[in-house]
Amino acid sequence: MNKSKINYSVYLVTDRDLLMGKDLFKSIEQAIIGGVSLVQLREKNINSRDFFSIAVKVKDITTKYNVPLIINDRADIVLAVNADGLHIGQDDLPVTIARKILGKDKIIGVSAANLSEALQAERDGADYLGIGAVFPTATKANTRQVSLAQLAQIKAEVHVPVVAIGGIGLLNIKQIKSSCIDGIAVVSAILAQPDVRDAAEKLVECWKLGSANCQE
Ligand code: TZP
Ligand code: MG
Repeated sequence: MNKSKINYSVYLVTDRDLLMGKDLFKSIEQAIIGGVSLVQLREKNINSRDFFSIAVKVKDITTKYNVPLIINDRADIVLAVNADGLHIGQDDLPVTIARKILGKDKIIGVSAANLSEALQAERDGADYLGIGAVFPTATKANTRQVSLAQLAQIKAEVHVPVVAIGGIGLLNIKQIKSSCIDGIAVVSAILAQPDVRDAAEKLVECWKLGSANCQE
């Protein structure tokens, strides 16, 4: 996996609590078939053995479709399943330490909610930034709100790819396209939908239309 060629456009972040009875693995596969370009396995309140077991199965799926797999929070799980990268927040391992553990070839993404966190993460060696929450969301508690103006400023000032997250769906993709970010990270707009593949396809289509005026 060449880090510099990663496509961040429609980035699926998982949450088993939102599946409403659907199977996690089938849902991830359907989302990939629908066009998501990256998958983050995000597990909270789970023991290490269960996280590992789920990650092994998800890695099989992402490998089959040649889509990168990012693991939330846990550098050890990244190594254990040979995932492509790690996503960490402001309360997780410092980026510099995660880099020491994972080495230069793994992708490290960092959540930031303002310009100073974004610049710091970039200085520390983040490969991409997840910025949010850009819209209200029920998926994660205690999010910090990031305005679209802040998002645009962050995109303008950092050099690494920027992905927006939080409450993103078909109705508001157009609004965030003006900041010319590199992608959208989405949980409920894909996984909470009855037809995951169809939901992913529509978001991918909408993203392509929405970003048509941005420079590559
Ligand atoms: N980080 C900031 S907002 C969020 C995360 C993990 C949840 C986004 O979920 P949704 O359902 O796409 O609003
Ligand atoms: Mg975290």
